[in-house]
Amino acid sequence: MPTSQSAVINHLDGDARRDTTIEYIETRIVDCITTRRHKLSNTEITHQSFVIVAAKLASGAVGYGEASTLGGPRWSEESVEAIKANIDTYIAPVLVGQSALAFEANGLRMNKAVKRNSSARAAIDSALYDAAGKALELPATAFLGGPVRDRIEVLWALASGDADQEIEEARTKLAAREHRRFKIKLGFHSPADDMARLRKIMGALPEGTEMIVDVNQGWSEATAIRYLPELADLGVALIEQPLHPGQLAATARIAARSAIPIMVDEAAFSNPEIVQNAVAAAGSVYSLKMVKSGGFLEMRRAAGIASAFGMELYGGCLLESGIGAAAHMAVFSTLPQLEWGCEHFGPRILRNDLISSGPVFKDFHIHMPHGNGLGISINHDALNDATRKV
Ligand code: MUC
Ligand code: MG
Repeated sequence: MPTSQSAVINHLDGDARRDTTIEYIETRIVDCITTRRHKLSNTEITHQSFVIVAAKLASGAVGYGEASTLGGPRWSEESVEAIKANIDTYIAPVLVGQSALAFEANGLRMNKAVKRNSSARAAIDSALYDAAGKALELPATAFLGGPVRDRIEVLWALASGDADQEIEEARTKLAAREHRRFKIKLGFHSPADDMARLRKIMGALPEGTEMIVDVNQGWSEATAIRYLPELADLGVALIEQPLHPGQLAATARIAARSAIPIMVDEAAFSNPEIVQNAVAAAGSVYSLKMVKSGGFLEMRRAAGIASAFGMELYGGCLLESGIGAAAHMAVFSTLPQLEWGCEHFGPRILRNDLISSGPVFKDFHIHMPHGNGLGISINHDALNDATRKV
């Protein structure tokens, strides 16, 4: 651990209002009902479960972060129960007493305390950026080089599996000027049925409506080869994670024959995995997510590595509430490149979001919030209502 660490704390602690020493880190599990069933090839949900982290600094500032999961430990290996236990038992104790401003050193401490646990680490990181920003009256982006954009185009995911409902939903989003790009989840019907569903939806939406498909590992190489021409014929813009993460050579063969770019999602959590996918030519777009990177600086590094290998960047999500969405926005807004915009529709698919103010959805974009830290106000009633009683 860097020996200059104490200097980072000391230079501010002459002023108690700006004392960034971490006093405590608290966690709670919340369950938020979604507005409709959301299906993926390997799971489906009617509620979203998060661990909400609150970090209190000596200044009195309290910052928030969120660890998202999808259908329990199915999308990734972390469950909310494990995240809470690992934060409470192993991660929080190594951070209490440190300065929230020691972002890199705190990341190293967390990495030493636990293996992977990326959603857990990212949630704490978010709470510390939020708290440090509030203590010093700065937006979290100020710690990340500052923003280069104030809004990001945001798509909506169609995932009920019922084409008529999905057409209706997409039309509603278009009419409200909330979303004009869509991502459709494939892989839970037979490939032929999924293609018929996709063709019906695209035929019913205005010409030129952008559609990407996310197969969530649901296809084989042979299935992908069979349906690539039809996807190209339909004008699909991007194919996300068609095969299992380990099938790098097969994914590279698909990418080589596909007229549509392939996006790497579950296949690359860590930076070495991003490099492996890039070197294998298994995709030309990378989906950035806190659940994969494990923190703000880590996500910036992931973006830099993917870009250096020539991959374009997409702002991915795991159906976060406004808390997790704001954390992603803080990082996304500071990236030199974000060619594909983002998909942080999560706050809109929750019946009750956990914030009362923050990122604003308007004119097909998410507009960055103004304010210190993450720029959000917690809706404490919604948070308390959603908190799991143990
Ligand atoms: C994923 O695989 O991208 C994010 C949006 C969505 O609909 O599912 C998630 C996970
Ligand atoms: Mg995906």
